[in-house]
Amino acid sequence: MKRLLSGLAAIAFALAAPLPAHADRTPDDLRELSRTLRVHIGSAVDATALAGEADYRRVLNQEFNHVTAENAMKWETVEPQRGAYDWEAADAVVENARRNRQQVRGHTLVWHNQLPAWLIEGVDSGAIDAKELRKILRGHIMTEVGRYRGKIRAWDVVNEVVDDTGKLRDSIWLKHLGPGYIADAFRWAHQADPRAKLYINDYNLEWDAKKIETTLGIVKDLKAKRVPIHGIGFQGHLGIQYDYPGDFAGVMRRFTDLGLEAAITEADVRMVMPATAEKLATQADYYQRMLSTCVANKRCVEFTVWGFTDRHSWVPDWFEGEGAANIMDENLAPKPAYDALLAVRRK
Ligand code: 9MR
Repeated sequence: MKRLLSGLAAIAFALAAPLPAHADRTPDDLRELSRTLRVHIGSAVDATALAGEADYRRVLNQEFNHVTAENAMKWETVEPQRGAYDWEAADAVVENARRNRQQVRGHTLVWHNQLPAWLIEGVDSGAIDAKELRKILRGHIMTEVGRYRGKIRAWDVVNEVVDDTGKLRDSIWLKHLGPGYIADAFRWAHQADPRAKLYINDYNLEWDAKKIETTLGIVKDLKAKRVPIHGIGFQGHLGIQYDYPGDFAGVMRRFTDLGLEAAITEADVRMVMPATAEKLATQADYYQRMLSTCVANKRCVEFTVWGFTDRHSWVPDWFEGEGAANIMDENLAPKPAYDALLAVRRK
């Protein structure tokens, strides 16, 4: 009884007292932020760094509860010679994720880049005809999705299938299989892992009107045909030299209104070098707005950065004179963008 009374007194006190300071204290790290926001927070993983750099591994596993293999699951990596598979890097990413309670985004099944040479040469030379190509694509999807069945939360089934003019991209897939390859890819992936969430993923989809309309059309068409598509992936590759895509939230809403879940799948914010305090502050603001856009939409379930450290980034190799796109510097010290993410709250 005494215990009950003191328990009641404690509750009464708690109700009367002002909110303790820690109720809105800043989360210690991105994992804690992810719990408070109820949004998965992920990073792309560089499989070579994961294997070779202890500090990289430590920070990755400390901060993130979701991961995407940056290159390790791409076709040229997993099947460099026809029929000769190499799952070493992909397995390592998935196994590290399991040990560290991270969910996994599979990236990517159907793309026009990073295809193995044997496939491109076979198609170009005519040695692989359309019928065989379709069989090869089906085999690739069934094999890879099947291998990781139950271990992948979401797959980027088709990646970048709309070009910069808003047309279906003129890839070997469209050229030889026709537009039906998109529906086929989703159906095959679903067959191989019925519980994985299946996404269409693209860049510039945050703002590019033509790409948005075409992609909405694809989604509506797939849904009308009852093709298993579950998610829309916004890559989120931004640069501070461009305006922030001010209507991103509205664009995301148009897709989630169709019943899709959404994810920001490859966020980074590049800048013209050198980095200055002012540029880093702008970058922080862009990152914060991207995460806030996800948090504000009930169907947005994942915010993933395309690498977390400037030590490993695709940006300097692809955009001359640009870099510093990530939330930590080369020594893994948090940049203003990291703190800006930690400050995001659910409204
Ligand atoms: O970050 C990836 C880089 O290491 C590769 O060289 C490049 C090859 O195309 O792909 C990069 O990742 C891309 C991702 O798979 C799809 N969206 C765009 C990403 C940046 O190019």
